Amino acid sequence: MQKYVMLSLFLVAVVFAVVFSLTAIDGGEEAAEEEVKENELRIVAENFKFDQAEYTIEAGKTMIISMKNKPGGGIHGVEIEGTDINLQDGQSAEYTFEPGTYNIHCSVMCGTGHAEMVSKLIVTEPSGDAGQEEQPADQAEEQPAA
Ligand SMILES: [Cu+2]
Repeated sequence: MQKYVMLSLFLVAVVFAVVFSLTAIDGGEEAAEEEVKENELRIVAENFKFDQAEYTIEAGKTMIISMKNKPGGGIHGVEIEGTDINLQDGQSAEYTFEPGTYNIHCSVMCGTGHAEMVSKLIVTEPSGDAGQEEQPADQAEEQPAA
């Protein structure tokens, strides 16, 4: 019988260890949040400009568009015209762009330089390995109803 008591104590210890290590991993993920992913376009805003006058990405890839305010640089937003993307600090959105040039502007009334806070997103034709993206447009509708 004593064996079972010991086993229970051991299991409790294991559960605690797992919980603590998960907490540690959570903290690690928060720290790693600053890292920009391979398919991510990070736009950083400050009074009264974006970190690039134009951003270039490739069409046909699912991109993560993310937005950050530079610390001490005021509060801004990123709106990409022609899409439904309108991001505040720390937000991100997934989007697959068509080739073309999109206007970016600040979406938060941030002050005297607000109207100057513009940039461009240049989306180039997909290069090389675009073949796998070429699927019939009506494919989604062919899925059997659940
Ligand atoms: Cu603004």
